[in-house]
Amino acid sequence: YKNPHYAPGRSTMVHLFEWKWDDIAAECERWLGPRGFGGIQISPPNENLIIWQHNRPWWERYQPMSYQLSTRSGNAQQFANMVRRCNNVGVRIYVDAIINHMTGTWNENVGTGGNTANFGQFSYPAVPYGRNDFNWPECYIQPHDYGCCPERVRNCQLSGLKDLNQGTEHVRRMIVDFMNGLIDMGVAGFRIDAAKHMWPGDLRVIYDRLHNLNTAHGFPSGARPYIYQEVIDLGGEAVSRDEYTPLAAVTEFKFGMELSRAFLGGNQLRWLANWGPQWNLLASADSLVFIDNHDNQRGHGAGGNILTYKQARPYKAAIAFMLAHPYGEPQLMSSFGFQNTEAGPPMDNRGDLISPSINSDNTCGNGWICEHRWRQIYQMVAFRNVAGSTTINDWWDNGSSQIAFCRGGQAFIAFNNDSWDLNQTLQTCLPAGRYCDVISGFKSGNSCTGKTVTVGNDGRAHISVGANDYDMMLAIHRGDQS
Ligand code: LM2
Ligand code: CA
Repeated sequence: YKNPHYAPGRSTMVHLFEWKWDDIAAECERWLGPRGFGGIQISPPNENLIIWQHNRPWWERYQPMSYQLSTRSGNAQQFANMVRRCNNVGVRIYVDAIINHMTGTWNENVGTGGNTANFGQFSYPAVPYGRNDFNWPECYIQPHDYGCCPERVRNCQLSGLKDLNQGTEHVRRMIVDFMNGLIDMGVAGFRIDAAKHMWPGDLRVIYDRLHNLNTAHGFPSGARPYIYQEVIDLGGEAVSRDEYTPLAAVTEFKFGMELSRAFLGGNQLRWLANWGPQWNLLASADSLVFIDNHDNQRGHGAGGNILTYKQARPYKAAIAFMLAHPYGEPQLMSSFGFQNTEAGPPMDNRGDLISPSINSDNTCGNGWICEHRWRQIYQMVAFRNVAGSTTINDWWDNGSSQIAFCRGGQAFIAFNNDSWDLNQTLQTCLPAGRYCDVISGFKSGNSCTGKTVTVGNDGRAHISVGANDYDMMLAIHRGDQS
């Protein structure tokens, strides 16, 4: 369950948060496929409660009403069409699976597929679930429980969301049928929402009943779904990430926290020389990594002081480090703009989502940020593909926050987070030639729109990253020789 099964030569997943299925299909064909992206995490595809009382917040999608594929993102047919079109261009789909709970109690009770529920009775007829399918008697997870009481973390309600009992055969069957339906439609794996709040033993039963990936969609025979379990473990809790790594991959929240700190200047970059398990991060093969996610970019979940698109300069640098470094399976966030932490995605007054528009410079409009279309970010996805399975060599630092390293003989990157210029002749490990910096520009015909780097026969080149340059890094690789 730890292999994302990307198409050959690809890496890097992007979370297209709250995108519509039709728009994702188009994005696969016009952007993600051609640019070498590996996959997409999509928003939960199953029916959720409509919450007008909060003006359709983004978080209504974390309140399931049924497993029918009917949401603001689209219906089952649009979903199937998206998966097929994306797989056709080599881009995999990963589903955010909400299997810990159903909705909270509200005085609205209509779902995005038109189904209703009776919250007082714990009745969700469109699944169907009834009282016996939930943990009972009701209890609510209190902050204190995280320190002491795993059984309360697993069996009580997270934010008042009705807590399913995955120990029962009926619940297991409903969840497995839902997930297998998606696998048969061609998805490559799942984010397991709120995994910390479910028993590892129950999850194992569920995972082991999942189908192999669909060979008609280009997966090798016998391939198991990629599963990354959302466990927020910043240390010191009764439930630990280590209970979940024997099952499948786990989200590593320390990753974005530490890199945010470093690129905000709270830690010198030279300390990143041993980035990885020596920082108390998970083993690389167990680890799904990101700078920000849909929760912590708006102060939900845990972490605090996480870089997002709102602090673009250090954010792009942290992303570049993530993509340049071989540790973990990286995931990019692609956001809609927000001021208010509850605000949902761009929508019209009927509540329908508004599609992103695409500007001539490849960026998005209509309220969508599309970090995955920022040059400094998408060109680092290509960098990672070129670097492939190489390890780090020729680490250099100035004893402070100027660092550089090579990825085999494939790629080279330098960062300057000091308040003075970086001006050094450094070993790039690349064959002699002229290369275009993929951060300050791109290759255009036989020249570069940004900085050009000339590598000599000894592999060395003069590298310059001014303290006041637009971006704090410079990156070159064998795919962009000029
Ligand atoms: C997750 N991971 O474990 C998601 O990443 C996170 O986004 C979800 O919370 C959470 N678990 C449940 O799937 C979000 C949001 C919460 C929101 C829930 C449910 O962060 O604020 O809770 O979705 O929509 C909301 C209200 C809360 C209310 C609850 C129940 O904010 O005040 O609690 O609904 O109705 C009474
Ligand atoms: Ca639970």
